[in-house]
Amino acid sequence: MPINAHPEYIASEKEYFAAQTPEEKLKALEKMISLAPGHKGAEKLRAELKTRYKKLKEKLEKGKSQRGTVKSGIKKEDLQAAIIGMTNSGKSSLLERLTNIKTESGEYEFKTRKPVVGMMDYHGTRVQIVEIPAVESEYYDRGIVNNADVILMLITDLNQIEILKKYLEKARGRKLIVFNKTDLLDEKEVRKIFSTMQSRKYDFVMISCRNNRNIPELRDRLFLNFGKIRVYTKEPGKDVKKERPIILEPDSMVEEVARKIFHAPLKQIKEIKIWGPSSKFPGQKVGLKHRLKDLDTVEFRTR
Ligand SMILES: Nc1nc2c(ncn2[C@@H]2O[C@H](COP(=O)(O)OP(=O)(O)OP(=O)(O)O)[C@@H](O)[C@H]2O)c(=O)[nH]1
Ligand SMILES: [Mg+2]
Repeated sequence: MPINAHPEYIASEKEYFAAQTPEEKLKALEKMISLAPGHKGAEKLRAELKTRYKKLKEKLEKGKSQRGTVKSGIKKEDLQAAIIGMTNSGKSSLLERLTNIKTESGEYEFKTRKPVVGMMDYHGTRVQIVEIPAVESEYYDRGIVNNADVILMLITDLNQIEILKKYLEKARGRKLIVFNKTDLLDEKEVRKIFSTMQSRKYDFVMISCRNNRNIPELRDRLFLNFGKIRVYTKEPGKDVKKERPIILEPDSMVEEVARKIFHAPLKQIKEIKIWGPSSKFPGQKVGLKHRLKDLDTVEFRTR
């Protein structure tokens, strides 16, 4: 901490450490630079801040030009799922059930003619969901489907599985079969379809967009298919930041969380405590190499 730092500077430094995206970090750095003490003793600090700013800005700009966007203009987020299916299978209806957007679901066929994006909030984690126009239509978009992390294959009849597979030859994402419109079947038919899919060892869920059957289960299964874990962070004496968990690969170490939230040397961390599935007891002290589980909370003490 610089000598005689302005309280506003200290506040902006906090913002910097709490920032979770490079854009947020850059903004906070800008503020820190404008608020840094002007006296001679803080010369080194000012220079250091400026270098940090320049480096981050360069990195961001490079990332932007490399990322590129697909022809649809949809920018892929970290967790992206695509809904594919034949026309009238209920893709728009499902997008509405999972996200907050209103779509043009309709009585007539081939209603959706371009990819439609919605955002699903999964316990504070953002999941991007894209409805792809019907596979049989000229508007079907292979570009998005091939790169999506998870593909929801929406069907209303078992024979549609083979048809959909033809459109997924180059798709790298995990596939989850979603059987829709179960409200139109009686329970005996539902059980029969269920056991057929089970015996074929498919990863599947049977839902209805009309009566919301199994929509919560679908949300859970979808998230599992990304194969990621969520870890909350907190500061000593403060509440857990529940609204924005950090998304990591399974079995990630505490060190990776630290790298995402601190941009100072990790040796400044004095103590780490954890709560949740990977802890032996609440508030257990651990080291940087401790491996995390989904829904853990980590606390870092730096002073
Ligand atoms: N009974 C029943 N009808 C459904 C269900 N889900 C969707 N529908 C109906 O099926 C029709 C087609 O739904 P959409 O969501 O527009 O289907 P889509 O796959 O987006 O169709 P296109 O974009 O035109 O290819 C609409 O009339 C919906 O109300 C369901 O679970 N049960
Ligand atoms: Mg549609």
